[in-house]
Amino acid sequence: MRCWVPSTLRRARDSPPYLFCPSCRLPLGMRAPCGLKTSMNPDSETLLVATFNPGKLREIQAYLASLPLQVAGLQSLSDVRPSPEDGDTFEQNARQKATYYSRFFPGSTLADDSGLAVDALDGEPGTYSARYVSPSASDEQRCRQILKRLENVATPGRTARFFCCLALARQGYVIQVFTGAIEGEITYELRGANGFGYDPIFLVPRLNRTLGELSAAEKLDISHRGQALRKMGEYLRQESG
Ligand code: ITT
Repeated sequence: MRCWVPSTLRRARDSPPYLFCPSCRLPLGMRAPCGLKTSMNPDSETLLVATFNPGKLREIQAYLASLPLQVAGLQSLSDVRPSPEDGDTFEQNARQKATYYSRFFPGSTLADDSGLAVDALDGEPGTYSARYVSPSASDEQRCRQILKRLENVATPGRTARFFCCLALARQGYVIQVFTGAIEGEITYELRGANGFGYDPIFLVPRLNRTLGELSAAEKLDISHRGQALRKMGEYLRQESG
C-alpha cells in the first residue's frame, strides 16, 4: 500500500530530528497503514479539529478515521480562549477560527463554520445559526422557532439549505478552504432523533427523510459537511502525491 502524508503536514517537519517508519515511510507518531504505531511526540503530526460543537466533532472524526492522521480536540489546548467569530460569511468565520487556533497548535488546524439558510426568512439564521433565539437556547428551541416563523408558509416556499465551510490552517495561515451545501425543505414538525442542530427539521426531498432520520453514515454521504470533508480528503491526497 502506498503511504501518504499530506505535504501540508510534511512541511513542518522538513527539518530534523523527524524520524520515519522504516516500512511505510510515514513520520513516526502517525497511525501508519503498515500497522506500526509509535509513541513519538505526535503534536506536529496531529490535526486539531477546532470545534466546541460535539455534533460537528462526531461527524468530522467519523470521516477523519479513514485518513492516516491523528486527531486532537480543543481540549488539548489548555488556557486558550474561544476564537472570535464575527465574520459576515461562513468562509470568513471558518478562516478566522482556523487561523486563531492554529497559532496555539504545532500541527494543522481544521475549523468548520456552517449553518442553515431559510429562503422565506431571507437566509436566516445563516451565520447566526448557533446563536439563533439565544446563545443558551437548545437545538429543539431553535428548531421550534424556525417552525413558528414559517407557520404561514406553505411547502413550495419552505426551501432551505445547509452550508459548510472548512478551513485548514497552519501556524496562523490558512492553507485551503473547502465548501459544501445541501438543498432541502423545512418540515412542519421535528422528525428524527439523529444528528444535531437543525437536522430534525431539514427534509431531503428525494429521500423524504430529514437529516435527523438518517444514520450518521447516510448523512455524511450527502451532507454539506460530508461534501466539504471529501474535498479536503482529496486535497490532502493530491498534496501528498
Ligand atoms: P464551533 O464554532 O465551536 O465549531 P458552533 O456550533 O458555534 O461550534 P457554528 O458557529 O459554525 O458552530 O454554528 C453552526 C450551527 O449551525 C450549529 O450550532 C447548528 O445549529 C447548525 N448546523 C451546522 N451544521 C449542521 C448540521 O450538519 N446539522 C444541523 N445543524 C447544523
